[in-house]
Amino acid sequence: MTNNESDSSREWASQAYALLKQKQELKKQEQVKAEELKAEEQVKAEEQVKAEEQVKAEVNKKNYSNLQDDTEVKLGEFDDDFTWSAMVLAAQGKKVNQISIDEIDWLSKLRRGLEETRKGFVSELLDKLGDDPLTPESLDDLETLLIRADVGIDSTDKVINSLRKKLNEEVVGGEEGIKFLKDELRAIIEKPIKNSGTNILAPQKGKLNVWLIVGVNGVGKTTTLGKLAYLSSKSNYKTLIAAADTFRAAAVEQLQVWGDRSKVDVISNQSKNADPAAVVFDAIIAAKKRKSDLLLVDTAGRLQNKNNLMDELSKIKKIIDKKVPDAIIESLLVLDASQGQNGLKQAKSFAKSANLSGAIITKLDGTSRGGVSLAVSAEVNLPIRFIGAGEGIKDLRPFNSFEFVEALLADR
Ligand SMILES: Nc1nc2c(ncn2[C@@H]2O[C@H](COP(=O)(O)OP(=O)(O)OP(=O)(O)O)[C@@H](O)[C@H]2O)c(=O)[nH]1
Ligand SMILES: [Mg+2]
Repeated sequence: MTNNESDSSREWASQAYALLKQKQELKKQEQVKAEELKAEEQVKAEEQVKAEEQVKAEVNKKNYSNLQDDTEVKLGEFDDDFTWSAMVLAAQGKKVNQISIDEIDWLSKLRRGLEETRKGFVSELLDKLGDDPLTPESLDDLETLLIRADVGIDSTDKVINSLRKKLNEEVVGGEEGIKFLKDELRAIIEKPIKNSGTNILAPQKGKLNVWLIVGVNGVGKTTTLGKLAYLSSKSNYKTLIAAADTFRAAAVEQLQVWGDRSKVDVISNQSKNADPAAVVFDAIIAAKKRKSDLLLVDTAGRLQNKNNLMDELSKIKKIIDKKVPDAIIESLLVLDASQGQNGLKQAKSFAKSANLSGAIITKLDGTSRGGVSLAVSAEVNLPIRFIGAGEGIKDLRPFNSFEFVEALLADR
């Protein structure tokens, strides 16, 4: 090769090299691109699978929540009801993150339920008191209003005397008067609860608790028992129902519906004129076998005569004492608030002969006589254990005197 030839060859070679290098670069880029494309496609495919799975999960979740609780309460509007209920919870020391929709819903119901009682009592009271200090005349008005709201003579006297005493000592402004009134009413309701030594009635674990649900006909015994069964099984107490109202036709069927709704078994005897004590006997055997925490006993509200009713209750109690001497028995009198003073009379006559341990006030929704709850506490000395304000399965709650008095005296 001449020098010239070798120069041009070198040139060519370098061009060829450059070309090859370019080609190689191109190929590399194509490979990278292909790989990127492949990766992209893989990501897309994975995303699609994920999306499909998510849709499936949503559908499952919906079906499951439907199955799990068909009574789930929805959050309502952010309105006056919500604000009032939240404030009542806050006043009891609840933190923002401890409030549940169920609690808000219940308090709204309670406040609405007591509206009629409030209308004939508090609204007028607030109008009369206004922002001015209390006077002896406004105390007379208050006295009339309390009696009219079925609070009872004894409790009314107690409240008025305390207020009068306070008024003799100092000037009491309208707002302060209401606060003092709330404290007094709460003290009346709390007294039998404090005396009983049990703040909130709940089944004691490790023993059989038997709650007899008693009261005259139509007050809401069976409905209350259904709501109690729901509340107790929701709170993980092993619960059983005894259908010991064998007097009224269709009582067992009515109870069975509540049993189905709360997923609690009902022990019954379908034969005509079955002995209630025998049903309770069977139910105790079943409760022992299943290691139940709570046996709820529905009883008759009406028999041939009142003595029979009391005899029957004592026969039921004897059976329980004999079969499970260490059972914890509660005899809970159901009272229909709308019956006012009549309900109070019933409570007094039952309390004499039935050895009651507590009261459950029902039908607080839509009555103007919710004040009778105070009379039951003051005059029959019974601790109120639960209150019902509606026909729904969730419309019963353990009694809370603070919430009750706040709802009774809510100013709007
Ligand atoms: N509005 C309202 N109605 C209620 C409430 N509790 C019960 N009731 C209704 O009162 C009626 C009588 O209820 P029951 O539970 O059958 O009463 P009971 O005491 O078992 O009646 P007997 O077995 O006949 O003595 C029914 O229509 C219930 O829906 C309540 O808190 N509010
Ligand atoms: Mg009944």
